[in-house]
Amino acid sequence: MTDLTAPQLKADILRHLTYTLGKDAPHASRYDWRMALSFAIRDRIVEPWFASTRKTWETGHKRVYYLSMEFLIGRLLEDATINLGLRDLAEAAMGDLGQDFRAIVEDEPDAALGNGGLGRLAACFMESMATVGCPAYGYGIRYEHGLFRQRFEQGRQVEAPEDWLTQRHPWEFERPEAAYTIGFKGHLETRAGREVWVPGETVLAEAYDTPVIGWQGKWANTLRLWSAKSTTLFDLDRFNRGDYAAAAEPEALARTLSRVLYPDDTTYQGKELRLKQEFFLTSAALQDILRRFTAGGHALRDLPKHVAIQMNDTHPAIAGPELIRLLVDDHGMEFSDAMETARACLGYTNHTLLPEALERWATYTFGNILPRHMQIVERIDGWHRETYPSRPHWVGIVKHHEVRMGELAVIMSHKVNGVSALHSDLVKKNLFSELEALHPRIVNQTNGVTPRRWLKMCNRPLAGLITETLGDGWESDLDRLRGLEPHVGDKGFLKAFGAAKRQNKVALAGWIKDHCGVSVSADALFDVQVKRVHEYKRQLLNILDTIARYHDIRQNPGATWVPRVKIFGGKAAPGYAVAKEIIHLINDVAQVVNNDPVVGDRLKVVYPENYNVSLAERLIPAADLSEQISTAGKEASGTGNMKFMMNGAPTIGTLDGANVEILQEVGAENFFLFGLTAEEVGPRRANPDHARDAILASQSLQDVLQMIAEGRFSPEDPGRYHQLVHRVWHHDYFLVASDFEAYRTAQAEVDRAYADQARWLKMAALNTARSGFFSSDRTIRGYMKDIWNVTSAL
Ligand code: CR6
Repeated sequence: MTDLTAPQLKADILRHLTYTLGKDAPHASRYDWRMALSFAIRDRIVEPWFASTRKTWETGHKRVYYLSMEFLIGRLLEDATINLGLRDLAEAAMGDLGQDFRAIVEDEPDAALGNGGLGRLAACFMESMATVGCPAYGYGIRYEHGLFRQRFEQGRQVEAPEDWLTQRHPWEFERPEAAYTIGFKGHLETRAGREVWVPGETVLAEAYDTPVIGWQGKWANTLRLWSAKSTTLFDLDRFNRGDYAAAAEPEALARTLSRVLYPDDTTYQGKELRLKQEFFLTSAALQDILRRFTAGGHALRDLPKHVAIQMNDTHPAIAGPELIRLLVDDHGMEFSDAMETARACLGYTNHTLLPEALERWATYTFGNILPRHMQIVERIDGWHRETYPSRPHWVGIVKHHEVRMGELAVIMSHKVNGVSALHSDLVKKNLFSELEALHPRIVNQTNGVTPRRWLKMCNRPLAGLITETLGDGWESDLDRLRGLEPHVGDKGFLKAFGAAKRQNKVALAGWIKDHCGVSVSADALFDVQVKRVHEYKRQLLNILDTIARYHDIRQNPGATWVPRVKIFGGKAAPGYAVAKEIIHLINDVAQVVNNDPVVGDRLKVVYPENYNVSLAERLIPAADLSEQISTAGKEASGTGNMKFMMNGAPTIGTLDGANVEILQEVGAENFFLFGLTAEEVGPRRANPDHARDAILASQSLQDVLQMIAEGRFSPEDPGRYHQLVHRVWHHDYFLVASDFEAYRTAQAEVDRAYADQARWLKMAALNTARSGFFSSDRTIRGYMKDIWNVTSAL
């Protein structure tokens, strides 16, 4: 930790304002002040960063390389001040300079280089690796445009490009000296009995480094993001001939590689550009790893002793063949040795069972873009067939003219992991059962989230209460939250717990008023479902239940109602029409419900635009209830569920993903469980009348579907949701109808529990107290021990 004083920090800020930004204080904008503060804080990261790198070199410590197409970082300024122990000092210094710290913090655009859980997990992992002192590099792509910005126009989602890099990004260091050539296409030649790949196109991958500082500044790692540049210079000849557009063409073409993040997390499109992006990241990372490793003077066969490479989903699964290519073609290793070396280094994390998400490339596309890799993949497949002669004929990497990246990743890894106990089990039993039988290697590492960002930073009232109650140190030893349990019987503590939650709710209510134009009461139950919009996550189930509640309130407004605010947040992939229709419906329902005088404060529906990391930091601390209602067997883990739990919001949920472990930790009396289990889902679906049966058995669901079909929420276009209603009746793959009544019953139980505030607060506090297991520090220690075989360097 640094022993910086307020006057020193102030002097640093003013120095950067003057000499880095060239601004005089009276003329400085909020942006200038933010930059000056960010640079002053970054200065404090550089030394621990150098010290960590030096120590890793000197001790020859093993390093972890985390390859991920997504890092959903969010804002960095406040997070950095928290980990350096400078947050309050920074606030005071800015105050002295006449600046509002909160406003400065919120001026920072989110680095949204990811879609959802997978990308945010990678960001939490980076922070936890730095906290526990695991020497590591994260490798990703420096997308010019992160995930699109979402707006609603008459309730419909409209996408606009995101442009975080139009402003200066103060956390990164450009490294023009660290650049690698990445090849595509071309042909193969045999020279001196060896295959030589002659690429037809090349681009340059240039590194940008962002230091990632751990808790209390004890260790820092590097997030290295690659940006694509042209290998051919600006075409001066063409420029001189007046052909300006053509002169800039090589640069423009190259840059498309790192231009934009694909906005789909659960389906792949099989697009050439995506495969190119994946290879771009992977090849640059592996070349960098080998360069660093050989600079250390080691023999390449010793790579696994010093290097662990983790593939975050199949996106970087080309790492297997690419590592073999580099070892064999560039370094002259024998194929079998290269296989052994590569497999001992590589690990693969599977994040989904959804078949549409498991990447497969047409051999035509794959072979065209990566001809040498196609050869190597076939060689790997042949090797695998010979090594495991009992392999069933339908198993393997290349099948039906497709390269299956899941199988490739499994075969090339020494360990494969799922992301929750249930998910890992299903990966073993269903997804890769044949491969697992041939060579067992699947393990579980239940996801986690960093408690620094997701409790300490985003929920100051609660974090303050925890520190008051337990003292310091819980932030890096989250199991200590168990120490809160003895206090949940104490009225004073519960009152303080309730006051912290209320403070967050009041703040959120103000924000909702300003940003959504809806007045909500902080006394209402804040019921929150925030995540990507997808049929399997069943936002539809939630809005159908909301309509049922609306209907009941209108039937009987005089009854005692527990007031609710239904809060939704999340984006739909731009090409996912059904998900967009659900968003439209939610917004249409909100219009009707929020303007119905009969309903008043008993029910409100809000759907703020553009859900992102920063909005999550605002919503989650203010939530009373966490909606985790996916069709069982579909959500690999979830990580939002963990954040809600930590922030004292009990879950209403199915037995899916990490919900299973949350239930186990918190106890059934503190969790609102409902719905079919993963085992029941299959048999239920096998009944062709499952939806019809469920609808006919529920008067409430019939009423709800009738209201939608009649156009009650779309009076200007009564037929708008005919298709949606038709799908519930006839194509209800995600079993919304089948789980509807159970969900309603669980929601009624929520009302009863909330009406008894003493009971509710106890539940909420126990959720926080028992959330220690879900720290990503625990997850990272698991990877270090079970997969990476690396120790802490602290
Ligand atoms: N969409 C899973 O669906 C999991 C995260 C992180 C997901 C989600 O349940 O928590 O990964 N999968 O492990 C993919 O992105 C492929 C996700 O975020």
